[in-house]
Amino acid sequence: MSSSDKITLYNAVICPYAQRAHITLREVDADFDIVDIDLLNKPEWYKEVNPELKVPTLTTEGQNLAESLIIIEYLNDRFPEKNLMPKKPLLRANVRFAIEWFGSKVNPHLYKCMLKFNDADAADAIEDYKKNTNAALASFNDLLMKQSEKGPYFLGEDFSLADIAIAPFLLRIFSFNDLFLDGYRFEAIESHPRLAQFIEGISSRPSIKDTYCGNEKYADILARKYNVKKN
Ligand SMILES: N[C@@H](CCC(=O)N[C@@H](CS)C(=O)NCC(=O)O)C(=O)O
Repeated sequence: MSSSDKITLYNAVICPYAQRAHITLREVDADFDIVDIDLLNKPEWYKEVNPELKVPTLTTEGQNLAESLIIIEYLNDRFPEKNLMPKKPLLRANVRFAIEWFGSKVNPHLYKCMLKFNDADAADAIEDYKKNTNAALASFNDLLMKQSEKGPYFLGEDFSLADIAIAPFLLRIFSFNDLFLDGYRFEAIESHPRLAQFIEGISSRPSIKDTYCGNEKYADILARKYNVKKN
């Protein structure tokens, strides 16, 4: 990569999708700049970068690239020597399946709960969140076991785009539990060592840990953007 070809990430630390791009840039050792976009007060010029006004966007090779999964696949294609995707077609399909599975089966429960957090029926929404996330995480353990009985990562020893795409959402789920549910812990994690090892593996990976905004910033933006506050 030549120096004139520096990559720019338009980021927002609160955003799990943007964190996917940030983690991947770190993992491939790319030379990149970060521009933080305040999602509550987006600059006028940002519509030229991303007409949908979303983060992440990656400016690279003279083009603006949107959509986190496209961005992380692009970075893997651009830096293939970092091996963030397996070579075997079926394993590649499994990585993509895990990303899609987690996105549709686990992630929605937190967002549903957050939207109802200040409503009169919040207690029901919290119970649903706990029950549904526990069940989904237990099923995710089955997927992990099917892929590899040993961790720590989705593929086993090899870190991949599956870990990158899933981790930002898990970290935010744990922050939500810490901040709003008195540190509630899912039974699914207590009772499934493979899942617990996966969580330990991704949470301690420097590219993931260092790019996470942390509980305090997460609480601040949830309060300002979604009015989610502890009573
Ligand atoms: N499908 C997109 C989703 C990106 C997305 O929804 N980003 C949110 C922040 S987490 C955003 O920029 N929303 C616009 C806003 O908050 O105004 C991706 O994977 O990159």
